[in-house]
Amino acid sequence: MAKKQKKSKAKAAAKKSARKVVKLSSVKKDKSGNGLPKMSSKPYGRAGKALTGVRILDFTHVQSGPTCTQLLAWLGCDVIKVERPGVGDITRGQLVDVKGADSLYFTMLNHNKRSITIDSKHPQGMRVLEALVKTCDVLVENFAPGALDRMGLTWERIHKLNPRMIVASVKGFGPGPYEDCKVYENVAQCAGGSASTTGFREGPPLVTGAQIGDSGTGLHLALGIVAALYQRNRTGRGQKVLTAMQDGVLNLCRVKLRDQQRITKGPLTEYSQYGEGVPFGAAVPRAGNDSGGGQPGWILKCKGWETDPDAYIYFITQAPVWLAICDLIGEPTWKTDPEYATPRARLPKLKAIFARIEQWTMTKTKFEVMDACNAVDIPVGPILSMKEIAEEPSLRKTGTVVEVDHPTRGKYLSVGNPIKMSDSISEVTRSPLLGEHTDEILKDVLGFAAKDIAEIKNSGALSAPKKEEKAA
Ligand code: CAO
Repeated sequence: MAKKQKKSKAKAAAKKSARKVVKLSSVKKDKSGNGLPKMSSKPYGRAGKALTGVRILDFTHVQSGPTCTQLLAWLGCDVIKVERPGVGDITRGQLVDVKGADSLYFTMLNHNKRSITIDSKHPQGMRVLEALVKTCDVLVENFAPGALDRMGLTWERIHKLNPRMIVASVKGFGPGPYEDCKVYENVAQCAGGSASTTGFREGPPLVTGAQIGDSGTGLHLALGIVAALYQRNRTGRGQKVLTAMQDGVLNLCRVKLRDQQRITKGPLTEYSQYGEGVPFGAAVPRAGNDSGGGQPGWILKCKGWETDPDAYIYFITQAPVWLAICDLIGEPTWKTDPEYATPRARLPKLKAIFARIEQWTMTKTKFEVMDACNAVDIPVGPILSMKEIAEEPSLRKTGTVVEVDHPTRGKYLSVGNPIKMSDSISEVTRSPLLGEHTDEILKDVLGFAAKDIAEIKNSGALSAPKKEEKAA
């Protein structure tokens, strides 16, 4: 009898947790007949979060996938991160700065998540995974091609267990000759057109510091997932969402594919190599610090550049503010001189013009240049070091840079949610310890009875294999 009661209690708990998923049919509709729910009377920011009620089976690791699920967590999803027992996400132990604590690499990509350890290749592990598939809305993964299938979690199997599930994947390449390749950030930057178009013409291709291959692709995937969730509200069924890192990078290099087509029609006049009389080849060249748009720009030295590697400013000679630029740098005659007065006349002389502007910027700090230029609407960008960004009070105020406390590493800085919403406000909570939420997920989310939990745990499916004792 007691056993039966326990079982039904566990079932009720599972049902209750399943009910947490918002059922649109149960939401009161607005009387106006526009199909939208009745407007909430709660104050803004107190009506839950944008994605409250959505549960994610987070099978991601390293950077691309975790970026995606971290964003989803900030938007309100319950993100359950599945990790290999004993090891976890490999980044927990990469670039370690505090001995014995999860690395910043891991903590900064896994905020607001819960962690459960499961050996997916153990039958009892698969039992837990299948239970998760049944209760979650989205499975997100970025394993090497074929790894999920090899675990037995094919799309067909997942879809059979839960036809409403959205299965979202990051892969290095889409279908084609490279679809089976493993891919990291810089491989994607190279294959997506970023490296060939970054750097100086005379130098080799360059990768960028911004993680456009990993974090950029994670961002794309998050948008795909949100769209699939929205479509599911209409169709009731899940779908596969795939973002290839090559595609994600290429999407961010869109303007370079634009230039690839323009180059067949004539020289790219806004590239400084045009003004320098250097002929173009068959492919888009590296453009140094040229601006990618129609307004010429360059990075210029500021006061202190001899000792400070970041004493520079990006200066844009935007056509509508040319007169203000001439006044500011002390070249008032350039306002009317036909050699300088029009953007077309300036194009072949950009190098010399920027050299003259630099004479002026070198007399001021980058912040003084910024103040002087902003006062007359000239767009400029100070080159901010990571130290300056970490210490910038306005970024702390908006929560873009946040201080997070962690039980084993103490306080550290992180980048908070860059998406600010007035009715879905993110708080950044620390990343989970390895397997920290295993018990609560088995019990409260999946509704396993104590007997089942004991059986699963004793099978070794959730724990690291015991180290063999050495013979004395
Ligand atoms: N229990 C048991 N096995 C597990 C497990 C778990 N909880 N989690 C993972 N594994 C297994 C996988 O099943 C796989 O086993 P098989 O090769 O036998 O099928 C194995 O761990 C390794 O997975 P992997 O191949 O994905 O990992 P890797 O370190 O060798 O490769 C990476 C890493 C990133 C190159 C690869 O995952 C990849 O190309 N991913 C797609 C692209 C991507 O996201 N790249 C960006 C990464 S961020 O820089």
